Amino acid sequence: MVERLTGPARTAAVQELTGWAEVEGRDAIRKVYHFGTFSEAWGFMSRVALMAEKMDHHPEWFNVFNRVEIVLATHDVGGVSVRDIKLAHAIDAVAPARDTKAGT
Ligand code: H2B
Repeated sequence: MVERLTGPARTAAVQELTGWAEVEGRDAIRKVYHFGTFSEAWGFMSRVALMAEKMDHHPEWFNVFNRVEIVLATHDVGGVSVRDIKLAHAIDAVAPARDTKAGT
């Protein structure tokens, strides 16, 4: 069983990620990815889905055309845990470069 990430460990873990931010009014993290086409967005979602299933940790997500919004939280603990941080890093590893460079 994992624990909810809080305090300085939580802040540091989120800061080490690129483009992930705290969700307002809910204990979760969020990022939006952009693609050239729907096909690229769907390919990305397929890769993420397979990774998520292997990790037994699943994203909440929303897709319109070339945009994919992902929210991560650990329902078992009612907030963000190390499982979300690990999945966020794994997602960024298969994301387009434009969404993994700081400040873009
Ligand atoms: N995904 C997410 N995002 N949060 C969870 O708490 C969670 C999950 N729990 N995927 C997993 C599955 C749990 O239901 C199974 C039984 O391990």
